[in-house]
Amino acid sequence: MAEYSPLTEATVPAYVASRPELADLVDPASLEVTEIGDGNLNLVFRARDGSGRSVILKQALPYLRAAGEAWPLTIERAAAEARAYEAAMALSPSSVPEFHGYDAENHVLAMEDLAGWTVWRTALDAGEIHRGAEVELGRYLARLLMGTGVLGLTGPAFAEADADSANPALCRITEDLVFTEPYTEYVDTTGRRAGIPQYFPELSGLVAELRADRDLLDGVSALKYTFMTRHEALIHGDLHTGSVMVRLGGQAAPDGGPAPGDRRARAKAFDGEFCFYGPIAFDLGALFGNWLLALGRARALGRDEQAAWLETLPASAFEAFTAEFWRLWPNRVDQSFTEGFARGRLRRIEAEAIGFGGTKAIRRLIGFARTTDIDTLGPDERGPAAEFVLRTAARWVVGRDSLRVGEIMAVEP
Ligand code: SR1
Ligand code: MG
Repeated sequence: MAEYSPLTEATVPAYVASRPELADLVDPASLEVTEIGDGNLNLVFRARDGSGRSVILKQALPYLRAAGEAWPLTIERAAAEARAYEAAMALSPSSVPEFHGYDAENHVLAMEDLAGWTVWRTALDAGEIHRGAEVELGRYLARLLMGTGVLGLTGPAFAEADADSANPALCRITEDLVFTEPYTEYVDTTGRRAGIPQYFPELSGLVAELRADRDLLDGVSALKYTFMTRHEALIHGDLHTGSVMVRLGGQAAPDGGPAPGDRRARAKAFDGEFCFYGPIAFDLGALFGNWLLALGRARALGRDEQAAWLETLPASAFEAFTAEFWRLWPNRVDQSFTEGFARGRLRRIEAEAIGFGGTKAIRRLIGFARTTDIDTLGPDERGPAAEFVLRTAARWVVGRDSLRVGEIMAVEP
């Protein structure tokens, strides 16, 4: 293919045939192709051949899929996602789908087909419990921090990697959608939002209250500043529960499926197009905030076992993160960094993750790109559930320096 053009189900077989590394994975002559993308941004194809082998192809569109062509968006974001996969494949390969390479000319990523896995948000919405998934994610984030930050790279290598990973267009989306728009009445002058309301009408009083809360606004400002200025590690950048696949079975059986009797869950992060050098606490916070949304849903539906499990996740993920951090600590490239410094840094990461978690939950209830956790509850349940999440999230932002991760899911809203 000489020029970039969007793939279709009909053109994928010829495309696969044109890329020898893909034609080695699946037989182009017998491909059945289905477009399965359900995210906000891209085309995603599953291509399965006659013998059952399959691969996923993901192609960036030059606009935002969720809003249509009215919202142009750089296709270079596919290169950012390729960087995220390459880093994870080097540092924590079990934490991502196997990456089969990036075609920069056509902005196409090729990766393992995680058939049999479920998007975590979908599983949570259905009331499912995946014990241990958060441990995999906590370890993954510690490996990113220790492998791509200054504890894993020399100063010059770090500076180069940081410069090469700038992702300004996608970061701008986060700055707007996470840190700015929830706190202002959005006026759509571009036609991009197509009349999508920012929040449920029954939340208008609470939204006005939050937007008038000086402590909350100061906290969000501080977190936005941290997001924009702390070039700490090559973070995922959008690690909500829709960017994680889960399945039961910790120990893979020879066929790749769960070993009999093993009920521990596995987790893999995907969709890393927002990746850039930013604060690692932003990724931890994304998980915390999205687990809070899931907790709001679980409580509203009286799912007590799921709610009790969800309450444990932030502390368990952070414990896995710190344990992996200390396991890798002796290998730091610059041994002059002290343990006392590291203890203080971990404490700051904990506080910032709690704050970022609050902003990530709020943005999914006030603003563009809301999620199903609360939005798909019945009309009698969604208002109280949203209020619980919003008030708890605001407490996280304002109280982030004094709260500890083990108490945030039980904090009085
Ligand atoms: C404009 S893109 C909307 C959202 O989708 C992604 O998953 C990110 O969270 C982004 O904010
Ligand atoms: Mg995404």
